[in-house]
Amino acid sequence: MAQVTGGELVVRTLAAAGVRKIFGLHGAHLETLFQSCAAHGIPIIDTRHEVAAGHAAEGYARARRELGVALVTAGPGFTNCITSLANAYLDRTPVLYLSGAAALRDAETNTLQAGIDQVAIARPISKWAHAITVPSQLPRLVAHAIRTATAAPTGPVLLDLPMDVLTALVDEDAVSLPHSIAVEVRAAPPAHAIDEALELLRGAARPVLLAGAGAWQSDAGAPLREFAERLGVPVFSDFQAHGLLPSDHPLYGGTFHKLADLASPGMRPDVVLALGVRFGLFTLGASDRLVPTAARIIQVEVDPREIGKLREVTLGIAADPRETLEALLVRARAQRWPERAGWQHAVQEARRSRQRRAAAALERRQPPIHPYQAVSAIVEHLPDETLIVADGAESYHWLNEVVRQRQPGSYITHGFLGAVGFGLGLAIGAQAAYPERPVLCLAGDGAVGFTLAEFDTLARHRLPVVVVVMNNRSWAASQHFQEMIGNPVRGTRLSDARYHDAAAALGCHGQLIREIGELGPALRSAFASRRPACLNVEIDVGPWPPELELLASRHR
Ligand SMILES: Cc1ncc(C[n+]2csc(CCOP(=O)(O)OP(=O)(O)O)c2C)c(N)n1
Repeated sequence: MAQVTGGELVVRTLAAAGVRKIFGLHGAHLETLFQSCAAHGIPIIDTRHEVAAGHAAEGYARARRELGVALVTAGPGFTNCITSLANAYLDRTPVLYLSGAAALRDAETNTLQAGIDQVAIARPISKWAHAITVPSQLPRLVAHAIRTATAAPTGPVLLDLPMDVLTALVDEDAVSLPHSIAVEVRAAPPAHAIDEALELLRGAARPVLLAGAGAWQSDAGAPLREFAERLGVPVFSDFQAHGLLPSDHPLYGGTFHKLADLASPGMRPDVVLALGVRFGLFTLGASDRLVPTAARIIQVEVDPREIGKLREVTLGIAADPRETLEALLVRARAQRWPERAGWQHAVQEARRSRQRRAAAALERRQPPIHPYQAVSAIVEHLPDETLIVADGAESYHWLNEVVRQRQPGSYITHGFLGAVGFGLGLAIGAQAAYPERPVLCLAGDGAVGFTLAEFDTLARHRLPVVVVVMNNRSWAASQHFQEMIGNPVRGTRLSDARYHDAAAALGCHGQLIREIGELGPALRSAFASRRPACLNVEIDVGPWPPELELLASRHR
């Protein structure tokens, strides 16, 4: 009877689940997995730090809306990856983290890379964490982990794999691989809720639809567009749902923060249909600034625990956003809807007036480059279908002012953890998910430093990500916070480091940009070259992005 290793059983199960790429960093504990992945033609994109491997698995999962897999070794490999696990947990990203662990027989022997309870550490920041101790159970439990991660509400899982479980030999005929691993969870809304939601929307004077990450996760783009058009209701989105309605669509109002521009009396939304939205950071907490307290909220969410958690709702629907929109449409198609041209015009006028206010910055002729000039030039010169990963703090706030997209799932940025420094990792995963698509990674100079060695990963794996460093020689969001509360600037300045030279030394194209006129041509040639690049753009640290002004208003 042929025998196979435990590691081989893990990889066979991953292959059966359709896993095509893994992100990881080697350690002896993982050797069987590295060898079996090679034998099965599953590439392991190896990074220079485990946090980047974790973030890359997140980037892959978020771009493709499918499972991402990260492979990290025992002890420090696992601890290095914790920020990614926490990020995926708060964002509900379906990632399977496989961590090596010391052999079971070495328990309590003060052995190498051991002595910490990895499962206990992972448990509060994962949907499920488990150590597999019986080799023959590997296929069943790996399949269980994948189902747990990918069933709504999705989330990360961790499997701890002791070295002797992975190297153990198992009779091939004694174990069977699971046949069906994927399960689809698409809860449908109750019929009465559909009638109530339509009734509320019909009676509204200034209704808005909020499309959250959950709307993207449930692939709600087509029914969202038809529903918005049929009812004539403007749509605002968070970052993951950006592009579900093209940015130039006459009903698109912008990202959630742009709701602040509807502040004057007679302009405030009165009925809000929130689809896959978790109220909190991106809706400015419990504040009234974006979603008025007086507004009646219909919240459609796959996780019932999110409904009414922060904002009182008039109607809560614990269901899948796409299913709900489709059910709404079945009824809405048969009805006549009030004409809303005035309200639509007011929303678009608020958008235009925000752009007019910002446009003064474009007049600047001399360096330093105004950050708004930089992001405007970037957006203007991006190839079609570019997938954007935006890191840093103020950098991405500036980008939010101008970002345009026709395709959903193409704007990957901060989630609830708010960790700066994820950019290169997420971009590795996004580029691996779509090798042919252009990928831009926008980073602050602080953010890019966290995982600078990942330029080597981009070069070795020929991942042609174009990284733009918004170099203001500062942890600008931190520096501006100190200035705002009237404190001296301490510990928040950086140097004018030559990030482009560092990237070049690691095998990428590197270029320093000091004049705004150089940025567009540099971007075009970087994307055309299909080589990874670092454009180090010296920008002015002075101006504050409008979104930061809004967020900062709480501290004043
Ligand atoms: C991992 C992590 N460390 C520290 C912080 C606190 N923090 C929030 S914004 C910020 C500054 C970011 O600076 P940079 O990446 O240069 O972007 P900029 O604001 O200049 O665009 C810091 C340090 C954080 N959010 N995450």
